[in-house]
Formats: sequence, structure tokens, C-alpha cells
Amino acid sequence: MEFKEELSKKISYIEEVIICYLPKEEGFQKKVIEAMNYSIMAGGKRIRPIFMLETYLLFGGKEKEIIEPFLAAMEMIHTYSLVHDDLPAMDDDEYRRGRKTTHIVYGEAMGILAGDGLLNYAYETACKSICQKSDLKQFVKAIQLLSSKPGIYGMIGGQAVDVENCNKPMEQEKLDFIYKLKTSALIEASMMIGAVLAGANEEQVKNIEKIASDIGLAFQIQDDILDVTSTMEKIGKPINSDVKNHKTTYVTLKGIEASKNEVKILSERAITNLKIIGYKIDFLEQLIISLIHREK
Ligand code: GRG
Repeated sequence: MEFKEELSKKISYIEEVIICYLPKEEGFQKKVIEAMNYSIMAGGKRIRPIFMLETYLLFGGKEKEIIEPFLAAMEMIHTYSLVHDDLPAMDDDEYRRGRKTTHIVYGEAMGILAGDGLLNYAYETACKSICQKSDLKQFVKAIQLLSSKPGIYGMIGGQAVDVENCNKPMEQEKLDFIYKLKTSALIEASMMIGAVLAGANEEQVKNIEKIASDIGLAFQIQDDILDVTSTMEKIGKPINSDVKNHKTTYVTLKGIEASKNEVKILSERAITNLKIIGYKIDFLEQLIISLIHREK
């Protein structure tokens, strides 16, 4: 099967899984649930659940009942971060994924609550993975990753340093720290959870963390590039937002060509290290390559 066809089949499968775990829009709190579902169903590349699923399969994972709740949970956490990132107190963005942002449609208070709702519902959802077939140790390790990587030593930590350094010149070391936490952490969690739930050993999980860290950093640098080279139609949100928010990025520090080269080097290193693990990595390899050339 062609890579693009295979990818679009996998995205459709992930979306079916997400829909199946969404909360029902009912009760007095219907409005916040609508706002949560509006945000998560606005589309998006779904790359975190895809990386999780592929790593699960890579290490021989077979049970849908075990991995599916975690696939949905990861996209809920990612979506919460975007909803909060778009709020007036953060990037103050009006468009995301080609649609009005959640706080624009539902108001700021509902935007905050929908983000909080998605974060909590992610853990409620992941807990549905406990079934007769699951291994308790693996489940607890996966939950630990799902709570720590988005937290203060992961995504929130990176975002906090990013916010604190807005309008200030920044050196590469700090920028790398921010990117590894803000963006790589969720990709690391995705791939590590896939590996853990499939029964990978500690050393294998450590290797996967390193590979995911490189993929995440490349992904964020490409995001910086697209912010200046793409169009609103392609990326579904306004371009030049980093300039608007006075942010130091790879592009402002190193220029576009050097940034593109960095994306290539990091992606190639991730592929080489995946090959060392020694399993069949065809789809993952093509996925990583496709992200080097992504336009949205
Ligand atoms: C807790 C108040 C509060 C805020 C949290 C942590 C955080 C705010 C925001 C996360 C920071 C962030 C947006 C990081 C950038 C990572 C990134 C490139 C996101 C876009 O991911 P894509 O391209 O998005 O996968 P789609 O729309 O395709 O899912």
C-alpha cells in the first residue's frame, strides 16, 4: 500500500477510536462537553496517537482494548494544550486547525474549562485500558508517563520557560530546553507508552525516549519554519505568530536553511536509531521522512 493511503487509513482508525471515547453531550454541563468535543474533532494530524500505535505494534503489541484508551487519551492531552495555548493570556489566537479557536466560539471561561476537562478526561479514559488482558505493572508505568511528560518536567515546564522568556533574547541551549519539554515530551510519552504496553524492556524504552526526543525537536523546528514559509490556508492558523509574540525560534537564531538542515539531521538520526532496535520500521521511517517535508 502507498504510504499516503496507509497514513490516511491509520488517521481514520485513530479518529474512530477518539470518537468512541468522547463524552456524551448531555446534562447541565453539556456546554463544556460540547466545547471539548468541538476542539478535539477540529481535525489535526493525530501524529501522537499514530506514533504510539506504531511503537506498540513495533514491539509486538496486539490487544486493541489495551492501547486504544491511551491513543484517545494522548490526543485529549494534546488538544487541551492547544486550547490553552490559544487563550488570550497565552498566544491569543483566533484560528486553529482551520477553525475558530475554542475560546472564540465558546468564550474564555469555557475555553479554560474545556482544556481542563480534556486533561482530566484523558486520565479517566486511559484507565479504561485496565481489562483482563492488561498487565498491572505496564499499565501503571504507562499512566505514570501520561502524567509526568505533560507536567512540570515536561510540556508545562517547557511552556512556562517559553512564556517567561517572551520578548527576551535567548541562547540555543535554552531554546533546546524549551523545545525538548514543550514539544518532544508528548511525542516521547506517546512512543514510550506504546513500547511499555507492548512489553518492551527498560533499555528499549530508554532508546525509544531518545528517538522520540529527536523526532519532537525536528517537529518543532519544522513548526518554526512553517510559521514563516507557509500560508494560513495550509496550516489552518495565522502565520508569523512567532514574530507577533516576539519569540526567539530556530529560524530567528539560525536562519531557514540551517533550520531545515537541523530537521533533516535529527530525523535521520531517529531513523538510524530505530533501525538499530532492529524491528520492521518501514511505516515509521516513511512517517518521519514525511514530517521533514510536511507543509502543515
Ligand atoms: C496550562 C494554561 C496552560 C497552558 C498549557 C503547555 C501548553 C499550554 C501548550 C503547549 C505548547 C505548544 C502548543 C507546543 C507546541 C507543540 C506543537 C508544534 C503543537 C502543534 O501540534 P500539531 O502540529 O497540531 O501536531 P495538530 O493541530 O496537527 O494536532
